[in-house]
Amino acid sequence: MSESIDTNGHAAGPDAAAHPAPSRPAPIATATRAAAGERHRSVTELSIGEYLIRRLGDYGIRHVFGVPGDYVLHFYDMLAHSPLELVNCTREDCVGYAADAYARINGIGSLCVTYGVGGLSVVNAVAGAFAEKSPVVVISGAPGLRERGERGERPLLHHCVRDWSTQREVFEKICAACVELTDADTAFRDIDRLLDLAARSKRPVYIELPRDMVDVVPESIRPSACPRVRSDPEALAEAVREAAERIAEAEAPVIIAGVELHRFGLQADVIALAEASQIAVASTIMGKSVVSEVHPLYIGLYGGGMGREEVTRFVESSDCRILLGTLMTDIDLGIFTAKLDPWRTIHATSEGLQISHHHYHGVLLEDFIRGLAAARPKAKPRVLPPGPAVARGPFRLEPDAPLTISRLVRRLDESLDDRTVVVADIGDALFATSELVIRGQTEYVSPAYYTSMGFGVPAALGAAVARPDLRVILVAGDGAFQMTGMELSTLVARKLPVVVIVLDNAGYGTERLLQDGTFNDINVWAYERLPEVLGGGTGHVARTEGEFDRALSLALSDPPGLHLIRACLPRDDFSNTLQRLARKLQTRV
Ligand SMILES: Cc1ncc(C[n+]2csc(CCOP(=O)(O)OP(=O)(O)O)c2C)c(N)n1
Ligand SMILES: [Mg+2]
Repeated sequence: MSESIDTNGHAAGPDAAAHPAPSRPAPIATATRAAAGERHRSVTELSIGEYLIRRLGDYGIRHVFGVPGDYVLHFYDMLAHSPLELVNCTREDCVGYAADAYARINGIGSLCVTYGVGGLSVVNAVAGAFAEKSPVVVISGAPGLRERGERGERPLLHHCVRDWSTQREVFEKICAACVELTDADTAFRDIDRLLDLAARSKRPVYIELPRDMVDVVPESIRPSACPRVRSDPEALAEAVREAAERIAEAEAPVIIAGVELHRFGLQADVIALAEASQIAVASTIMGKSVVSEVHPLYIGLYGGGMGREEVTRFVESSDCRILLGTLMTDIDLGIFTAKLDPWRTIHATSEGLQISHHHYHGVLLEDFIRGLAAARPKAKPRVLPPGPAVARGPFRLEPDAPLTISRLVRRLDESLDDRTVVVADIGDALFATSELVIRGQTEYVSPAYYTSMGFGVPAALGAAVARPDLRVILVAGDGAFQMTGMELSTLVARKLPVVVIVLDNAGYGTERLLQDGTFNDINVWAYERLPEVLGGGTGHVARTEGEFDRALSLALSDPPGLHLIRACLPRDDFSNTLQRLARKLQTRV
């Protein structure tokens, strides 16, 4: 890939043109907090805190999730007086999950926490964002430089662990890049570099802001050095030519759409390619909802032994599999039961391109997909397996039948439309909802690879904040819900109309399938009474299909309201997908 460096002396982000190059050095001064949002002010007048806020806005960030603390309180206040909206959560891991879900839906997200107790509490959530390529800008406060003692002194300031750099070093392992803004001269350039990297790599970045640097206005601004990455034109042309030839010669090509298509905003490009060439499309579980699941060329989820048999057969017998933006994770590949030999495979991601055994370097994923669509290779006509909407058959409610997970998902499926976001926590919530048929612009958000329990409720918050115009439906296991369910409090406080379905099977059902024991039992809560405790929303209990149907209909016909449906399920009830997967997993625990 060719990289050109923007060294024109100012930010080189999506809205770089909005920033005039600095014309004169400004003295160090204390900036007024109310000024943080004034876009007419020249960059040279801005303090480090103000510049960071302005640049977050340039990247399309409108909300920052967080919990304040004294090391970040002044910056927090600056945020509160800026055009960005602060979303206070109940605890920092929830901040991380919410910012992650927001980033997945909005394209990029941000969080702001205090040092040590705050920063180290978001680590697991940020690790998940790294693993699943979600660009979250982590901002942490830190002790002021002037508080840190002189000549090797090391005052024991509260929230500190070991060295001043300890927290940054932890984040080095789980972020694309980290910076401590300790040098005013390079601070703006560092902010530009990290935001650019987050947007390009779709990975979290970490910015640590010592509290006495927030108001510092740099004396001089060093030029930004954000690389402009482009495809190597010759490598691109050759790769497109080889791929197009293979597709045209193949008997049954198939696209396997992966999660990166979503992260890089390439959904429409993949549809354009599939339609121009009449290629069938499957997706992986991480890539679910990348392509509308009612599209005529869509055949269903592929997941090796975990997926629907006819989809598995179609994909594995294909003589030209085109994996686009697909991460080859164990969950996506049905615990490696997938059979995809490389010589029949084209595999393009943001990190590499392989066609059969040929490796191409310097070809961007978006250029490859667009180039292929423009080449319009024609796939041979053939019969496709029915899409999931047809394969599942019609649904008829049995009002008195005890509720089961498969039937719950079937009923939920009837109510989805293209104005819905489905958030799934892990456990059978993930596997069962993978059987939903996601429509149109519907989003499906789930930590399907990193699989951290407790993602669901805060992620529903992040999703609802990012897209208040859509209806968010969360499905969470009772175990996962007990981890972060109190974040409902923020949904209630902000009057966000989320429908929360808690799958109550009195414990860790997924683990019961692998290795049963009393360690999988949890204390059963009266989940339906939480709205009363939290001061808003309506609780429901559903033991039969009829009760679930009524609760869901009520919830969906009450657009401004928060609803929590406790779905009581038998202990030994599992979705088809989980049962198929468990058979594979049992051999490994
Ligand atoms: C943070 C975290 N801790 C532990 C696990 C291991 N784990 C995977 S599934 C599971 C049980 C999930 O229980 P629940 O949320 O009730 O869903 P169910 O399996 O009952 O559908 C556990 C403990 C995990 N994935 N994430
Ligand atoms: Mg459970």
